[in-house]
Amino acid sequence: MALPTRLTRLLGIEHPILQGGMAWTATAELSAAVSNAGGLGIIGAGQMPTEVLREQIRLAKTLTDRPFGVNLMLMTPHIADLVQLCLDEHVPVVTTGAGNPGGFIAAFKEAGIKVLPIAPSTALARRLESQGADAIIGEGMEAGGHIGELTTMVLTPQLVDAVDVPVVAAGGIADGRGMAAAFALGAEGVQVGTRFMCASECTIHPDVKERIIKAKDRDTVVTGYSTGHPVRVLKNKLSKMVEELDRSNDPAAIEELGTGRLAAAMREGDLEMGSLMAGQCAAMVDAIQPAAEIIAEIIAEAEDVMRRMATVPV
Ligand code: TUI
Repeated sequence: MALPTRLTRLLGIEHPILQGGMAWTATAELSAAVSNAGGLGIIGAGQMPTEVLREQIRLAKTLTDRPFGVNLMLMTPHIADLVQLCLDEHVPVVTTGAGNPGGFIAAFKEAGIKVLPIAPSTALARRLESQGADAIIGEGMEAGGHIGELTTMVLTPQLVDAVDVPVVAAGGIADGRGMAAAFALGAEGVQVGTRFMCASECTIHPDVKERIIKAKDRDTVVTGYSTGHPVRVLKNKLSKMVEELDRSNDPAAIEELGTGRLAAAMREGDLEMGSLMAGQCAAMVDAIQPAAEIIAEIIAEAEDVMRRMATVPV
């Protein structure tokens, strides 16, 4: 991928690979490693206190000279403070998830910050493009964490048809085959989350990395439909309890049970009662590797697949 594309030019990166901004998981260390390897590292702000995010952004700036991003989770109660912090710190790129960032886009643009919202539907993508989004990240329901309804396979080409800005495909992409498939659907880049959870530089608990490496194809489940914001997680005791509460249609109990569970999983390694947010492609992750190696493998494999496909008769 030596030739610059619209997306790599927009972001000032070498390879069109974004690292998912996963809460409690994508810290400055991981993000800087991805950016140093030519991708776009993204700090997952999640529900971080503003001062913690400030430290993370400043740490990333000491660890890399390259562009990096911050993912803002829009359901966070103090989201306005986190937006202001990104403006004050002149973060190069902001991605957003779990809501509509329309009201914040103009301020980011004025500050010269690139904005890439995650959109689970064409209607929202169109609206965000008209409000100034620089690109759209289309995340299919193969992804881990909070998900929309559509798969990457059907969402990506519809987004490509719906907007003129570049589309980044996310959800279910862990290797060069997935990247080549995303390109075939018209995406100009990919966002990879779960595979980067097993990067050497990712600071999550080692037991979670091991659990991902052991995961098989049907080891994730979507829970929390009754709350209105379903999440994909690796199956465990907590996911079974939440499924039970979904069946009895008790969203308040799910919210209460869920409090602090993502941190318990990712930081303390609570494999049974932690929320093990991970995508379906957990089953495709089979090693802990440096971020640079992950990126080099994905790029080399995508190039190989695309070269071979160029000679396939249809
Ligand atoms: O945001 C994510 N993934 C996440 S956020 C998260 S933290 C969390 N914890 C518990 C419950 C909920 C969240 C864990 N994983 N991915 C991006 C994403 N964005 N997926 C879906 C959406 C989305 C949904 C609705 C984006 C926009 C949207 O707009 C609705 C509207 O208001 O128009």
